[in-house]
Amino acid sequence: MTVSVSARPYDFTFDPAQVALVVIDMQRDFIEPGGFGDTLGNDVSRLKDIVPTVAALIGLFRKLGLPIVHTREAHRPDLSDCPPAKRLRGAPGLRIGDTGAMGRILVAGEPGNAILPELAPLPGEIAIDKPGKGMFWATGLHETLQGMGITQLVFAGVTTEVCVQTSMREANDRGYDCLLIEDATESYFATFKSAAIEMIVAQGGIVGWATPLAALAAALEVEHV
Ligand code: TIU
Repeated sequence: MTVSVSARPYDFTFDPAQVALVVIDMQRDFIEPGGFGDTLGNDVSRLKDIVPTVAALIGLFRKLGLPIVHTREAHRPDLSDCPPAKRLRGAPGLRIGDTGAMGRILVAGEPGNAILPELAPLPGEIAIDKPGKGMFWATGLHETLQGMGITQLVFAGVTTEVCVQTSMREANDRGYDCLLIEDATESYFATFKSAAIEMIVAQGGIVGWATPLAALAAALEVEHV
C-alpha cells in the first residue's frame, strides 16, 4: 500500500509500513522561559503556538498505530558528551550545565529538559537523548530505524533551521525520504523558518518535502484532529 500526500516540491509517496514520525526537541528548555533557548537570548514565546498541531500529528500516528520517535537535546550530568566548543559558545545568560529556573540547562533528567507534558512519549514509543543538533550523532537511532524497516520519516518540532533541519539533512544522507510538516515546526526567527523550508524543497527536494498537517491527514483519509 502506498499513500500519496500533496506536498512541495511534488507529491510525497510513502508506504505506511515503512514510515515513522520524528518529533524533534519539543522540550521545556526550548519553549518555556528560563530554559536553554531563553538563555541564548531568544523570544521563546513564538514556539508554543505549534503545540496543538504537533499534538494532533502525534495523535494521528497513534491512531494509525505507526511508530513515533521523540528526541531531546540533552547532555549527561557530568557534561562528558558536551564539547567545550558547544558549552563556551557565545555569551548566554546561563551556560549548559548551569542551574536555572527549571534546573540545570540542557541536562538530561532536569525538569527543563523534559518534553512538554502534553506531547510526552507514551510507553512503546522511542525517546532518545541527543547531544548534538542532529538526531543521528551519537544516538544509535539509524540502527534502530533500520531494524524496524523504516525508510521514510515525517518531521515536526523545533527549531526548524537548527535541530529539525540538521536532523533532516542527516537523514537525507542516510537514505531516508523526509517530509516536514510545515505547521508543526517553528523557529525563534520567522524568516529562518521560511528560508529553511525553501532550502529543503528547492532543487527538486534536495533535502526533502514539506506540507501542512491537513494534507497528510487528508491523504491518510482520517479526520484532521
Ligand atoms: N538555538 C536553536 O535554535 N536551537 C537549538 O539550539 N536546538 C534545537 O533546535 N533543538
